[in-house]
Amino acid sequence: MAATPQDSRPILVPLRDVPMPDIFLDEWEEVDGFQAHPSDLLVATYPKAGTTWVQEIVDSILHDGVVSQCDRGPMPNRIPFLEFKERGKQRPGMQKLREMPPPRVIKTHLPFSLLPKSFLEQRCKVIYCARNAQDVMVSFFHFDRMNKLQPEPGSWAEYFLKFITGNVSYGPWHKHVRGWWEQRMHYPILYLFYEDLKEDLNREVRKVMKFLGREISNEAVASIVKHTSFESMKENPACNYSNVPSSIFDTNTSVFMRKGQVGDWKNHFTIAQAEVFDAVYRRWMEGSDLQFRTQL
Ligand code: PPS
Repeated sequence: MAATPQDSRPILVPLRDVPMPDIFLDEWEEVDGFQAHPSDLLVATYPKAGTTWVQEIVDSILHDGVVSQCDRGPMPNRIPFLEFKERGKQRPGMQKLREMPPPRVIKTHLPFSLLPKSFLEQRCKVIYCARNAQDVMVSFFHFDRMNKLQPEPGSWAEYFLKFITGNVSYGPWHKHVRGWWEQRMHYPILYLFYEDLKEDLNREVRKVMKFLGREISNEAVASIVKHTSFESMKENPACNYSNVPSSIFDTNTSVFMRKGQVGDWKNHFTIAQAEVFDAVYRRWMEGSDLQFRTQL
């Protein structure tokens, strides 16, 4: 069999029924066997649900609102991405985690079913952030267009079909958001919504502070809110991924901090797609009390 060229895009391969980029799966036992410390905090999300936003909020809170301390390095150096891997390279997140003394903050997109068991055994706190499926789909489409470490998305019409059939990295959106929602009763999980962050960031920052057991002055909370606004983060090289080489993120196609809105899906979905999506969505969410807002 011909060797895979170093710069070819990944393909999806199932890992216990969850489609994953093949490059992430090399030496998976390293991820599966990861030893969490009870003081570790996990930021877990389906891709494009507001991960980076929550990471920056958490990092600001853990530095008591002294937001200049969040400029100490790009996001993946401050909050390593557990399962991320490039072809033929070591896992950078895993390498960083080995060097970082706990308490650590760790990013993952893994569904609950694939989470390394030690996070649960150690009863690590988890902040899960969910975003409505339609806006996730649009954000993921643009991300996959520009990110060479994701499978080719194809046209919007093609991507729409891939997304509603769960044929995207990390599998179907509904299994992810429902899986974590159901577990919040059993583990220390704070379940946030992107739409709530957009609606009232001050309120949501305070929710995270409470969950982390942190008290911060009103002034410092105000500076966190300012620091983590879309406008600030878009211009901030420590969290806008502008340092990623163009061989990976083709920023002529799209950018990481793209629009940051609730309801952008309306600019993409045709009427026919909206109808198909509604029918699929009803099946996806049957029997669940988990609800999303698709506009504010
Ligand atoms: S990733 O690659 O999965 O980690 O991406 P993730 O960080 O989860 O999601 C990226 C989307 O979140 C938006 N974003 C924000 N929106 C509002 N306010 C703030 N501060 C913010 N930070 C990131 C980002 O723009 C992506 O959404 P879209 O819709 O593509 O703009």
